[in-house]
Amino acid sequence: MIDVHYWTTPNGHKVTIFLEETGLPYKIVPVNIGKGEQFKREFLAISPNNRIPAIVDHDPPDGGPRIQVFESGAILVYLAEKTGKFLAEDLRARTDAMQWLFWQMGNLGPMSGQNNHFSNYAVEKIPYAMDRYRNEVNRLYGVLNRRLADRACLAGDYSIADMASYPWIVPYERQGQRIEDFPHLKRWFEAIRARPAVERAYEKAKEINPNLGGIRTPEERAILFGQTAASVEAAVR
Ligand SMILES: N[C@@H](CCC(=O)N[C@@H](CS)C(=O)NCC(=O)O)C(=O)O
Repeated sequence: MIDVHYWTTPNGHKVTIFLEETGLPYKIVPVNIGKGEQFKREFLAISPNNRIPAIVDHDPPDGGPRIQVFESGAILVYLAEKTGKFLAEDLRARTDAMQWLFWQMGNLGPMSGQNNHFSNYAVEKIPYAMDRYRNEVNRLYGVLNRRLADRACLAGDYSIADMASYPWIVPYERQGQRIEDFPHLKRWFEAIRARPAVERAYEKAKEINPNLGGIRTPEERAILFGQTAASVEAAVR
């Protein structure tokens, strides 16, 4: 059994998509990040960056003691290696999938996060910041669109690279993007959206948090947007 320390956000969805695709047994441990549960001592012991997702595998493939993993990219690689699924063994195909996975982790995820912050959450509307990140996300959607012009998936067969990027395209409207401007990306997006495992992952998210979509209260905003090193120090002390 795998414990998934999870909340209903794009980085969380990556892991439930993988688990639904493979049928590995798992248990969701909700970490409501709007309520500050990412600062609980038990969670920080698994995820020192106070971010979801994280997993605990009680039955690791080497037969040893439980393994804890944080960072969604590391989790996807761990699970792919554990199951032998969605990450090719062949050197070239594997390297291709890994570079697109790292591309998501270093680009699409962080830039979309900042874009969402400045366009949708920041009280003070700063045109420079809003334009900067909306344009950067637009550029990244263009990178994906070009990559997908002559192939069905980002790297060979459907893989953890696709699972990592897909949840960041789901909120394209909130990201200020027009999916119609990216026809190859749109085709890929619709194909992944129609996968039963992906549908199940998003259904699960709705069960856990029917209020998918947003941080609204001042308390939630203070928890999520006012963090410094001292916030974590206070939690672990
Ligand atoms: N690079 C990390 C990013 C994780 C991340 O940013 N998680 C967000 C939700 S999508 C979170 O836990 N936020 C809680 C907080 O900001 O305190 C990963 O991919 O796992």
